[in-house]
Amino acid sequence: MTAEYKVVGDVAVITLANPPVNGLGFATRVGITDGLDKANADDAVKSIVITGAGKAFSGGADIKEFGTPKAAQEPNLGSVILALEASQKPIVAAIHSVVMGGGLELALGCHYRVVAPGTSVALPEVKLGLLPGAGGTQRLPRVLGVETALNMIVSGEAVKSDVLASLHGQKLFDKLSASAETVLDEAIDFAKKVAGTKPEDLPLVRNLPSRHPNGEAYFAFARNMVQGMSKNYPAPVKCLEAVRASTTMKFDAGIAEERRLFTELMLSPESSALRHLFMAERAASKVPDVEADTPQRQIKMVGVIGAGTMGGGISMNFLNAGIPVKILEMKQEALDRGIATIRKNYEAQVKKGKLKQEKYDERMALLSTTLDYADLKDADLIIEAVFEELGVKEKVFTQLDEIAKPGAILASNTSTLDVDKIAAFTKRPQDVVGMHFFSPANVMKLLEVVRGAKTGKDVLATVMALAKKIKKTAVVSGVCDGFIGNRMIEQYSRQAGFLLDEGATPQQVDRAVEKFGFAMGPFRMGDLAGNDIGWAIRKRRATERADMKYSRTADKLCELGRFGQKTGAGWYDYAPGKRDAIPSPVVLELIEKHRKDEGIVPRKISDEEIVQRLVYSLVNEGAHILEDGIASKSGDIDMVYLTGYGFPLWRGGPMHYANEVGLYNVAESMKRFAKNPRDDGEFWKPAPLLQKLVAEGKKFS
Ligand code: T1G
Repeated sequence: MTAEYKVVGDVAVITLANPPVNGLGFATRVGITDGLDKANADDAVKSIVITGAGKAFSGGADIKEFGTPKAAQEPNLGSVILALEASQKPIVAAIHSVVMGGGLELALGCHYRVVAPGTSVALPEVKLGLLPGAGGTQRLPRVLGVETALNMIVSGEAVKSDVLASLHGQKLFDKLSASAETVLDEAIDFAKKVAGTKPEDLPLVRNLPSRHPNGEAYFAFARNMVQGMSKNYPAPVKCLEAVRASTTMKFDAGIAEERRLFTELMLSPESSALRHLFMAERAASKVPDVEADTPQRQIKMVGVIGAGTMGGGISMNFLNAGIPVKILEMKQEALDRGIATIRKNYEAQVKKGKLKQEKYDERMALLSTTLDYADLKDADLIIEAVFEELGVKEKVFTQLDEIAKPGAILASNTSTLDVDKIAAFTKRPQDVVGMHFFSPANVMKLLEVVRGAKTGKDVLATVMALAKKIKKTAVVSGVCDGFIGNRMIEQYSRQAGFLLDEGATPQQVDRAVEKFGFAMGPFRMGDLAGNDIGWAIRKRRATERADMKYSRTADKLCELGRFGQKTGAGWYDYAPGKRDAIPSPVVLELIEKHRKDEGIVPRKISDEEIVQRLVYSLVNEGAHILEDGIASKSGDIDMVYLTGYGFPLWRGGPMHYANEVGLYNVAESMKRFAKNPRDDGEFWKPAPLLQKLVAEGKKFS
């Protein structure tokens, strides 16, 4: 069992002990009910305290148990809470650090609650596509009032205990302890004081009223607001309906309504995706062959080479985390330009009220510049963000090898070049790693950490921990052309081009995938990022990868200088100074002429085929990436696509989405695409891993 029981004087203390955050898994729930039975059976015990060991009171139901029989196995969380309310002896919750989800619901089943200041209080289930399913939607309004409870449940955001304890008329907390260290003793004292209270006089949250003076109007208004904000997510509106039920139904009927809505959400694909996302994000930081206790190097000062868009954005990540940065450039005006851009970015945040002036000053005080490599000799990590050409990288790393101190980590921000070749420019390949940031580097959460053949395990452990510190979602990639994200988007872009050859228009393709949920379709994205980037990569590939065929439309577009927004025209036309993509007759004519040149008779292509060919191209390449060991788990690939390429969160990423569709169905679609006379007959052969999983009736794990 993962709950401890001891008696202190005449107070029984039940301590949740299920690290890391006292998730209310089956064993913990049994531990609580066993403790209650013991306490209620022991005449020497007059009252009971429940608390949590370690860094949380409780982080809620055990997410790792979801989808397994244990999650609902009696005593389920609802039953445990009923047992608390049925106790003949007073129960006091001693709450500290974190009380979330089912953990808060558990506390709401107690008669009294003593909380430490600074405790994070939340019902975050909505972030998992769920709603509080153990009475939270019925009890929280009864102790905080409908509006405060609704805001907390629909947002899922944590509120500090001090703030809630100060709310007028709140009945969530009976006492704010002096500190987290004293909360247990103070709760035991509180329990002693209430010992002997007659069972019928023990306060139960369920007996408090939940009402709103203008209920109908308020909920109608709130529903419109919530509906507007949560287009693709069913949970927020259902949260509202459950809270509304607390004001229109008797308690037990409200609980039944909450259970009905919760079950609907638990079965929803959106919740499956968001729960997958929660676990995949945390799993990504674990590198299978790098032990959790691998020693890390101290990163006290970071050097950044290059003050361009990437170098500036990269620098800001470290400044934001309070880590000093020294930027090196070749010329003073490049440095000045880079610093000015960093200043402009911060000033914009200050103006929007997103950053306090003193924080801005603090960060700028951590920033220094130099034109001399020797000034980087004390840096613990040096990241280069120079021109994407191997010769330039060679010059930089040769110099770094000369001046960097022993043990300094040397990182390249390259997005496609071979990190092993870069490492070989130095005598310390074990200290070399790729840190591929995504533009804008101070905004995009994704960081591909590219592991060279010789990259040291401690270097990996250090960079993965540092990524967390600078609030990045880091995913480890092996060395290959394009790592994980760009290697997959290559196939996605190829399919987009072929779809134009075969009969689709850029706006039809974009609209279809944007309806599926992508933030931006491939052609609008090309116009935004610059079509010349793909053009350069295709030219480089023409020599290296002659097998990789593309539609010629993209090249023909670039030959007209139509690089996208930056040239005022790309796949779409743009009014001067505007970003609205206007379908372009010039482009349609180019595509039609291209089809004639190629002897292609255009056909009508359905949106479904467009979405399947684009999304499944990601899935098939993702399967190859897993086969090649470039990514260690399919959840990592999902994290790359969700945080770096605008894949819809509520679909959980390409690999999770394929699991939901069914790998058999995905493979069958691929076989149909392979029959397409325009296909090279190679790409659409389902990857061996995919075929194996289909044959075994399994999923991407
Ligand atoms: N269940 C199981 N494991 C959990 C967990 C949970 N609820 N919360 C965190 N973990 C694991 C996490 O996977 C990681 O594991 C480790 O703890 C540290 O997490 C019926 C149905 C609590 C604020 O949504 O918000 O109750 O990777 O890196 O930054 O109504 O974790 O080390 O193996 O995030 O200090 C509702 C989710 C559940 C809370 C701690 N509760 N957790 O943050 O650490 S549904 C939540 C968090 C529910 C009931 C419903 C945070 C945290 P590993 P971490 P952290």
